[in-house]
Amino acid sequence: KTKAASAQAKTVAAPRRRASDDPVESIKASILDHLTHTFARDTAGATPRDWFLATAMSARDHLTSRLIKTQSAHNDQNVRRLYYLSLEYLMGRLLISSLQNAGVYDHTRQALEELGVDWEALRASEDDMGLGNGGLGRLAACFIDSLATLDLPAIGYGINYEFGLFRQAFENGHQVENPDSWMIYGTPWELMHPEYQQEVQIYGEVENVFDDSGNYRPQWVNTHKLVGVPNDIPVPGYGTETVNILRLWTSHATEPLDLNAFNEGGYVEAVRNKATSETISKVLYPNDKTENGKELRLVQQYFFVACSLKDIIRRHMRVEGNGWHNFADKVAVQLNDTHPAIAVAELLRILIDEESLDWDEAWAIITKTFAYTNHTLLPEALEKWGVPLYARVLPRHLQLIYEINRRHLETVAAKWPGDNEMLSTCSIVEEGGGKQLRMAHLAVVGSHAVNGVAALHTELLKKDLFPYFDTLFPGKFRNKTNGITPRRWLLDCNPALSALITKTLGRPDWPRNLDLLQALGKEADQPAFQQEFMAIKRVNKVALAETIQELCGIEVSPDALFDVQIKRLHEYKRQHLNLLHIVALYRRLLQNPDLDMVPRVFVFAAKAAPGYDLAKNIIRAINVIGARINHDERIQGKLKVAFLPNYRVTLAEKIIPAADLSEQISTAGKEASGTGNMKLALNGALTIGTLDGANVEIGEEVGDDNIFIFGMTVEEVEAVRNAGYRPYDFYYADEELRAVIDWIGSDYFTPGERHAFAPLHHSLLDGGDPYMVLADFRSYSDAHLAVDAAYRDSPRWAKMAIMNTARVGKFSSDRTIREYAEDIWNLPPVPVK
Ligand code: NBG
Repeated sequence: KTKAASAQAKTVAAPRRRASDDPVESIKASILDHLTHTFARDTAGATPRDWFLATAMSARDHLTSRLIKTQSAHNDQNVRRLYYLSLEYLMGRLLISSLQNAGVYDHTRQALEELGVDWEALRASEDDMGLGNGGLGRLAACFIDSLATLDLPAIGYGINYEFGLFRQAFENGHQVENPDSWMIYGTPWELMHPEYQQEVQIYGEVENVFDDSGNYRPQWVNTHKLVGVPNDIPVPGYGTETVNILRLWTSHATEPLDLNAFNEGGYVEAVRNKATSETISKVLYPNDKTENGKELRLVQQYFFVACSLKDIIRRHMRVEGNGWHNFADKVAVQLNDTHPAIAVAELLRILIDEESLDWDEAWAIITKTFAYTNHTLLPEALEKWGVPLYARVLPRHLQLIYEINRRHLETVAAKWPGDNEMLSTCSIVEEGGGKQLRMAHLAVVGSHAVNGVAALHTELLKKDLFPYFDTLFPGKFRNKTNGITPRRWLLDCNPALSALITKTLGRPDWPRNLDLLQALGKEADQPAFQQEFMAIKRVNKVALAETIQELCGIEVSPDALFDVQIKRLHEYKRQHLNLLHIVALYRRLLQNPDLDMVPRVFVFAAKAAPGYDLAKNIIRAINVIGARINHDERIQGKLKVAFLPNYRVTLAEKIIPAADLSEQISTAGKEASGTGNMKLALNGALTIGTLDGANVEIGEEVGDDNIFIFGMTVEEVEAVRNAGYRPYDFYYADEELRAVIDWIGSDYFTPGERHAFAPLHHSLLDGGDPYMVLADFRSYSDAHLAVDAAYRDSPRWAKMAIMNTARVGKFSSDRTIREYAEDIWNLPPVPVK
């Protein structure tokens, strides 16, 4: 029962909403109105979820009128727009950010309090919108927040997955995956627009037809039809009137039922056909940085791209009539990784086959329209599609891609005459052992700008991934260092620190101008400010300690150093390096129970791709070894290990404000940017990290004294690899490391179960240790000694933490989006009156 239920045991039928001058009264009336008239509940029987829904609808009312105003402002002025194409949006919960961005958060909190509603229970009843895997999907969510905040006319396009990223549980330390049926009972944020549905085609074959003048006019025939219905989510900016749209497609069958089958008595078959079409938007693929070449994934990509392009064209032509001449002046399309890269061929197909433009005209429009962001250098993440699959699913597109490639290779040949090696390196089609299409090459060739996501990443992109393309297309490659929205990742998730910042700066507008935080640097030496800052950290740690107790049944002390690694589980991110260090500390403590060390709580949260066995073995190892450590009384609680299940945006919002230390320990050259590193630093956690991705730039901003850098640089990694890396050299040279690895390889932690961590053990030694965990171990362990020393000196630590918050304004996604808008999209803001 909610507090409201007990407070107002008597049933109250809400009056129809009446206008009130008092904003709190009018929000109260609106919530009660929705409770009664939208959800048919009375206050006595309302559950926290009912209250959530009524509050969300009341928030939505504020947004929809502004959404309409925004869209008509954009339409009336016929402005240039950005369309962001992304297969993933990791939005999390939307209630608090919607209320904050609509400017009604405080009033709504007060209204609910006066209604006697339990706020915590209410907000806990919102499911995360988990339509993404990790950094890439969360970046898209931060970007659409910044686009709206900066008054940039933009629409995000994606898929309305019925099942988001799986829910993770642990059984005996093993990860188990459960479906994420987040919208099973509907979601209050989506507005369905059947009137904007799009029909697209797929499969079929190409008929070679010649027109009267003998021109080749191929026909794509016998296709299968799909319908995409848009679901719109309002995306309000913070401190502005702009409300943009996130438009997510749901797939439907074209005909509700196949009437022929129905007439022949095949009713069930007819319904099944409908069900097949509807599987397209059923489920998000849970792979982070690996593509498994599955047909349904390709169908998802094409479905969402084809629907989005048709919608973009519809919107343009609505104003411009037959306006291909200025299409590229009004339309900018950003490809979030290669997942939507088929858009290049799809727009070409439309322009040539349907609109009869000639190739050069069509190609000019395409390359002016598209830009592409690369998010990784890992070879296993680079999308390639087998030609036979493509021939079956998208036969006409395959032809067009071949023609794009033929012309592209002419340019290559002109630049490097007679160099066949160069031709095969630059080709969009990979020959040998079954032909494949390289989607990254298609995206580079079809775009006017290609960007990496951190300075180091962009350098490596030019040097290693696309070396000849940078020569072929000078100036096409640029850097856009990632950012995070300070609204969700400070204002909303850390209200106490936000209040302190507002008070200290004497102004509340820092969430729109994060560079203002610089001024906190002046307070970093002040004992009173240090105390306030660290007192907030402690309160956040107490709250996280409660969550750890609740979710893991582990008791931890808020006085310990909270050492946090939260991100997808991946070998390159090296959670196993962290584990080796934990085991080393454990061993040191057993050897010397009086060892003087700052007590530590190691916090992990991570999902592994369901098919990634080694990653799952690492999860199990952390869980099982952690449990042993947690229960060992000999070490007097100096070490605790908590692996929080089901990492997602909502859990991140709880962990990040409570972190002291942020683990960013990827092998140099492997993490394109990282964005968790930015969120943690912004909330006053110090980074222990390698010179990788955006860590490099975080180090530049906060200064060497306020970060713990360790390990090999990209150059050193390369040199060691070229010299022939042998993990056994490090194993034999370092006695402690050897003991730790032997221990993990033994059955000590899993009595009765042999070789439980054999996959992990093997990968570190005989498997060749591909991510050089052993090579970086000693330097990592030394860096942790420096952390320990710094933490003992509380004023010093406080100062360092404050400096982190003060100096990471650069990593606001507003800065990132401004750079995209100026340098890639050429997109001016459009204020909404
Ligand atoms: C990820 C990188 C991260 C980066 C995010 C956002 C992919 C393919 N890449 O380092 O690994 O922060 O993208 O750019 O998911």
